[in-house]
Amino acid sequence: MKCFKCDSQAILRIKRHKATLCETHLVEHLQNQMIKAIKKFKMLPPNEKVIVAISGGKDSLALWDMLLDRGYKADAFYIDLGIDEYSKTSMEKAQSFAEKVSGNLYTISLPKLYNTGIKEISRNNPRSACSACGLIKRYIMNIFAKYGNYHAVATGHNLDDEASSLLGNTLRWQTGYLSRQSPSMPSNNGLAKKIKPLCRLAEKETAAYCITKNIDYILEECPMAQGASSFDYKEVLNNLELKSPGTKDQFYLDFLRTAQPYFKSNKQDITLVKCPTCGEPTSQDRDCSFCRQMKSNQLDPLKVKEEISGFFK
Ligand code: Q46
Ligand code: ZN
Ligand code: ZN
Repeated sequence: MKCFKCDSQAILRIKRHKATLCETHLVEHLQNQMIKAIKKFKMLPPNEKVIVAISGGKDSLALWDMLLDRGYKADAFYIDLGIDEYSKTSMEKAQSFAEKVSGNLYTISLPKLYNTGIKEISRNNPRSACSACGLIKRYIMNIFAKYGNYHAVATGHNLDDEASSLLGNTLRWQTGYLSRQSPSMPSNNGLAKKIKPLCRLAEKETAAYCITKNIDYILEECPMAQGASSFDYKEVLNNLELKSPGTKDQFYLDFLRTAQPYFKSNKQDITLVKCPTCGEPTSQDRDCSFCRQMKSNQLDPLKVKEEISGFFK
């Protein structure tokens, strides 16, 4: 199988793009897909600073690499959630990649700040560990954007992540989520802009990118993700994709183009007020969910802000 752009041996076929690609053209093609998403969804003007949330996994490391390669001013942060071996290994991968690319990486560690990890912190969360983890991560993202003066926070969500989350939201007709699911969420009343520049790239493509570019990433999934329904949705979508290449792409990108405006038009604007404890935006007239989560464990929520503001003094 030859590359469709040159005479070299192809290493990957992307059926939905009718493309067979050698190493060089694979890297170029995938980076071009990222740039296409950045432009189409007005994610990031070329001269603005961005901060990438990295986990040590393939998607976020590929994203940071692509942004740096294409000349963006991209720093990164890593959150040590204190999940045993998983956190140890993922932090090593994140730090050694940062050294390799001479990138600016900020690390915030729950065990160092609070002497405990996400499992313990989320024990009294009525929903799940992932829901507590999600709210802590979103809070930290906003604080980094604010103190570091970044135009946006970029995450490594890929096409498979976005299509599976769309399937989950559609199956339950979660209209609020459907109105908000966007690869580029504008900043709003103190909440940072959030962007997903890899939303056009499939999971196996970011893996191929990392292998081609010799990026060492953590292979294991977070152990807390076990049994998540997103795995089932991904499996369904992968089966459909196999029979009909381009299904995921159409499902997600056509949703954004044709169906989402309907959900947006029915959306009620949420008024944000300041959290009485930390001063960050919240939709409720009481402590924000981050402060409540931390206080319910007798932990001082303000430590996170102090730590992050210290990075940028
Ligand atoms: S890190 Fe956190 Fe995920 Fe682990 S605890 Fe759940 S939300 S699965 S992306
Ligand atoms: Zn080629
Ligand atoms: Zn708060």
